[in-house]
Amino acid sequence: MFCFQCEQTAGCSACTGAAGVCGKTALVANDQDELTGALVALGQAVQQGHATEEAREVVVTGLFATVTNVDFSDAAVRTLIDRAHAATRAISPAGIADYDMNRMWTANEDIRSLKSLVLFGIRGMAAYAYHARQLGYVDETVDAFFFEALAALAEEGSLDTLLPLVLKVGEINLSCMALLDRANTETYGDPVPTEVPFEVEAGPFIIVTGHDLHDLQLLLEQTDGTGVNVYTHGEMLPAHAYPELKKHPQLKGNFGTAWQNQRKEFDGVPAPILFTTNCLMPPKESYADNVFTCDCVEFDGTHHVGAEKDFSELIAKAKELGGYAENHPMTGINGGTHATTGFGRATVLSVAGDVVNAVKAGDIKHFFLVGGCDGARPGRNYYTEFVQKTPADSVVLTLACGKFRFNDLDLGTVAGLPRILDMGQCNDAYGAIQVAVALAQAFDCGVNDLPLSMVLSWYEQKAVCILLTLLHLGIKNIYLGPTLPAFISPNVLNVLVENYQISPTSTPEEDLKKILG
Ligand code: FSO
Ligand code: SF4
Repeated sequence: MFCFQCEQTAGCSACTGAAGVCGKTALVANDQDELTGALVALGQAVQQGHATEEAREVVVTGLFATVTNVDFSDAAVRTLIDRAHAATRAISPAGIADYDMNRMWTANEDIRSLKSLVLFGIRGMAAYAYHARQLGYVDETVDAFFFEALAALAEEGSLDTLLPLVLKVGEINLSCMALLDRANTETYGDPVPTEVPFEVEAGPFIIVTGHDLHDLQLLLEQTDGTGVNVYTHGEMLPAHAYPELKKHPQLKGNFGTAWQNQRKEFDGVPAPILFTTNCLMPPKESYADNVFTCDCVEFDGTHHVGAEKDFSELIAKAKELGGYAENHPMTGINGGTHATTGFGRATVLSVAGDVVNAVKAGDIKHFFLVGGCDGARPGRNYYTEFVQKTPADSVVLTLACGKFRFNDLDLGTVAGLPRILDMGQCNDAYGAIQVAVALAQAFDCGVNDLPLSMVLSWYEQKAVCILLTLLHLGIKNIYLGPTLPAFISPNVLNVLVENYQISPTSTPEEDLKKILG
C-alpha cells in the first residue's frame, strides 16, 4: 500500500506497511486505489460522452469513501468498484481501462504533489457534495468538475497545467460549500446561538457523530416519543443550533470531544454510537457491537444501517444498554461543562454593524479564525494555547472539530459578543468566508487588509479543499499546522510560500507576536 493523504501518515512521509496509522489495511488501501483508478476511467468516459445520474452518484460516493477514516470494508469498496465499472460501460460500451494509481504515486515529485492536491481536494469536496445530495441539492458544475479533475490525473501534466487545476479545485469547492450551506439552512433554518450541555441525563441514549445533518434528522424523527435521548459527538455538535433539529426535545447535549479520543471516550459507555461520516477509528472490541455506521462509513464487524435508514435496531440497542442510571456529568478538555455553538454567518452578519463600530472605536482590535481538524499529535495543544493567549480585545472565530481543544473555555466577551464564536462544522468555512468578505466591504478594503488572521489545523482531505478555496480567493498569510502535508513537495511549498505567504505554525507566542506586531 501507499497512502500519504492525511496528517498522521507514518513518519510524516507515507503509510506503506500492512496497515496505515488510521487502521486501514493494505488490502483496503489497494482497493481504494483501484476504486480511484476506476473513477479516473469513468471521468475519461464522461469527457468523451455525458454524465449519467448513476455516474454522478458513483463519483461522489466513491470519492467520499476514500477519505481518511471513512470506509474500512473490503466488500463495500469492491461494490463501489463494480458500480464505477458499470457506470463507465453505460457511457462508453467498449469500456475504458482503469488508471493505474501507481503511475501517479511514482511520478516526478512535483507532479505527484500537484496531482495529490487535486485528488485529495476533490475527495474532501465529494464529502460536502454528498451531504448536499442527501438533502436533494445538486450542482451540475460541481459534479462535472469531479469528472474533469479525475480525467486530468491520467494526463502526464506539468506545473503549468496542474497549478491552475489545483486552484480550480478551490474555486469549485467554494460553490460546493455554498450549495451545502444553502441545503442546510433552507432545510433546517439559520443556526441560532445555543448553549450545549455536556452532562448526559439518566436513561437510554444514542450518540451520533459525523457531519450528516440529514441522518441526524431521520434519527430524531425515529426517536421522537421513544424515551431515547440523542447526544451529538464531534462534528455533529453544531446541529444543536439548527431550529428544525433543536425542536426535538430528546436532542439533549454533546457527548465527548473530537474524533481522535473516541477509543477512550466510547469504551464502557452504555449506549450505541451512530457514525454518519468520517473520523471512525477501528473500534475496540469492548464497544464494537455498539457501533452503527451509515452512508459511506463502513467497518467489517460493526452494524451497517442500509440506505432506507431504518434505525430501529439502533434504537433497540439503546434501550437494551439502558444508558446511565443517574445523570452523568462530563466536561470538555479544559474542564468546562458546556459549549456554545450557532454563530453561523446569518447570526454574525446580523450584528455586523455593531462589530464594525466596535472595530472603529478600537474595542475590537483583531479577529482570528482558529479552525480545522483535531488529531492525535501532541503538538496540537498549540491551538489551545494560542486561543488562551489571544488578547482580550480580539474575537476568535472557530469551526470544525479542532475547536474541542478550547470550546469549553470561558474567555469572556468583547463589545458585547462572546470572544469565542463557533461558526459550525468544517464546511461552514463558507460562512466564515462570507463574514470576512462582508467585513472587507464595510471597511472598503481587501480581505488581506483586514485585522484578520487565519490559523488553521489540518488532518484530512476536507481541510485540503478548504485550504485550496482560501488560496483561490487570494487569501494570504495563513498559518498551517500542526505539520505540513507530506504530499507537498519542496518546490510546491515554495510556490505556496512565495505566492500566498503560507507559514507553518511555530509557537503560539511567536506566531501571535508576528501577527500582532
Ligand atoms: Fe474534523 Fe474529521 Fe470536519 Fe475533518 S471530524 S477532522 S476536516 O473529518 O471534517 O472537522
Ligand atoms: Fe496513513 Fe492517513 Fe492514509 Fe490512513 S489515511 S493510510 S493514516 S496516510
